[in-house]
Amino acid sequence: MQTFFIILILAFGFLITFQIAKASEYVSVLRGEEKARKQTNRINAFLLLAFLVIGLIGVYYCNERLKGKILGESASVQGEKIDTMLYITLAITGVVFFITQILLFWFAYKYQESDKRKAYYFPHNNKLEIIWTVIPAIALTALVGFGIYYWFKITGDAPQNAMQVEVTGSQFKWEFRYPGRDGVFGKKYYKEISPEKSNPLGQLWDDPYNHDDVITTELHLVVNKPVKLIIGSKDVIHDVGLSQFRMKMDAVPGTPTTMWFTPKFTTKQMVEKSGDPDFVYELSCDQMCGKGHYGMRGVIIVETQEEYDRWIISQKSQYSVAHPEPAPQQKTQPADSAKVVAANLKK
Ligand SMILES: [Cu+2]
Repeated sequence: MQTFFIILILAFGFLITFQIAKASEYVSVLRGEEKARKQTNRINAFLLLAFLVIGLIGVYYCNERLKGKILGESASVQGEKIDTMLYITLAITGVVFFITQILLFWFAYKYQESDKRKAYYFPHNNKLEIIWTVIPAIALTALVGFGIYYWFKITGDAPQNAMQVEVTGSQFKWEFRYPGRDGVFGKKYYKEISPEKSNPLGQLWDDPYNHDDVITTELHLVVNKPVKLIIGSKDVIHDVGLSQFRMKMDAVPGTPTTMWFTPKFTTKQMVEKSGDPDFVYELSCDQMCGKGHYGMRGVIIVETQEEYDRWIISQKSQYSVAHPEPAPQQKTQPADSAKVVAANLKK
């Protein structure tokens, strides 16, 4: 039914436009071609000016109306630089926008067809061409240059004291692995992935580095301590989107990606700062990855070192989850000691 109405409205719109065009054609014949053209030009010139004024009022209105919606202060040290870059880009493109739009529409109005002047033939000017090519080129090179500099910084080597967390995306959830006390992640092999056998990331249990690795469903970070994320995926391409930290990185199957940053505020501080008692740092999947994409949300908790230490100690290593029964040697040990006791008793 709705489709029918849309088609009907479109058909009417087309019919009306067609009739108006036909009517104005008859009018122009009656009034004389030239006079009609001059009048249309005057109307068009006025409409262009009106478009400029209404458009600029619209820009101001949108800005006033939506400025409270943008994210607050960056929650990471590196994010401040990203924000600065964004504001510089907005300032430069904003100035260019206002100058070019005002000139474009004002000129179209001012130099509309007139009997008092003739158009000046101006085919080419090398000097002008160079100016309006070189200036934007320099501006863009500077903007892109800063972008590349920060990109290499964020994706490059993390500071020595950085903690490391592995982030793995899959349809449609996030899993986090901490390297445990030894600070080293154990090896993985994708064919070992088996949630049924409590091995959701395919850890190789032969590798002793794996024995203390912890897998969690929440990402806990320490305030003012750099963190390096090692990002991967089990199926399609996902994306680790950390809007509050101004960070973002694709999660690609088979190719680990990395980025590091330093959280500035704990979750508790952010609750106070934002005035929102339900505030949580969010990890959103920023890559369309399937029908459950919209719900692929991770929770990040930024806390003090003490709070973090208490939390990580309370976590069970995935090895112990996958191997709940005590190892066979431990079982035989009491039996052996019983034999020893018995032997001693005999003596
Ligand atoms: Cu996803």
